[in-house]
Amino acid sequence: MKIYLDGQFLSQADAKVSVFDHGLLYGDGIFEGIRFYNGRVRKLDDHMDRLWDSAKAICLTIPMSKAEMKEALLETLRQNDLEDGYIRLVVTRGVGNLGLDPNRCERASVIIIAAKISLYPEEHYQTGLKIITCATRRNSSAAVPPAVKSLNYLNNIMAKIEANQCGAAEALMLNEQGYLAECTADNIFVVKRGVIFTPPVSAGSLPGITRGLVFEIADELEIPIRERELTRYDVFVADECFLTGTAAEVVPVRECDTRIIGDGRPGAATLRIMRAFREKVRATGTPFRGGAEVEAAEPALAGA
Ligand code: PXG
Repeated sequence: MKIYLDGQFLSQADAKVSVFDHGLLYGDGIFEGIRFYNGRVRKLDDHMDRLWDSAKAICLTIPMSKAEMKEALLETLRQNDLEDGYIRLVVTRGVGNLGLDPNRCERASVIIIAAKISLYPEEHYQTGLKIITCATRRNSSAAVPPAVKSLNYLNNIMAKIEANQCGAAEALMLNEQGYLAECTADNIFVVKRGVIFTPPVSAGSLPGITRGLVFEIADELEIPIRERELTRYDVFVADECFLTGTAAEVVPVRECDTRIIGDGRPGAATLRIMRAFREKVRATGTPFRGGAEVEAAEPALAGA
């Protein structure tokens, strides 16, 4: 495995950061989780845009341009023998001293790791997940904005611990007003009478790249999709519910807080979205070993 670290490609044993890096000392930094399928990176520009937005929000200067970052990422993939997998792109505030002032950090550090991905077992996609609502609320927008994909995930980790303690796969996090925000690493959607609903980003969710893909796919399939404030009640009485994330992709939810969703099986809209998602990600994206950039699937030939 070759890891990109500040301009160098290093083995796992050599890819090390300082104990004075503020990413470690304070969680001061940002990241992206990116998927590649079939030799193509999924929604690379969207990930770059979100990374740069996160950086701007926390006043972090990324020490390279978007074009340079994309090239570093594609080169990391070329240095590793993988066609499908997961990329972790991290930008830390860099090396400072033991005070939290970021002015002491001269230069941000950039880390790019490409790896195989361990997904939920296939069974979860067929039967759906059990989730619970947790007591830990999603970060307030008045603190670190939840739209920033920061290295500070302790709040979400506390929520995940609650899920683990309940034997649930995921924890549904509410915002301070009690409306749905998202799960610990996934956005949430419900389907009611043929319409898909998801909380707006302003409710405290991350603007998920997979979430964005679901909007594209729903439009293509002509399934109505809307952003709306949602409560736990909306989940309990939904016909269908599913989660989306880079790691999880599109995964059905079977049960929330002991209420069985719909008839307890992945619903028709969920299955259509899941199928279209799997087709789309294999056929689109930025190739890293040559080939044309494809951002929309080729239209199917009539009669083909
Ligand atoms: N909400 C939160 C809080 C997230 O961290 C998502 C939603 C889904 O966004 P994307 O862009 O992935 O569709 C995330 C994504 C991990 C891991 O290691 C976490 C994420 C992505 C990949 C891996 O648990 N977070």
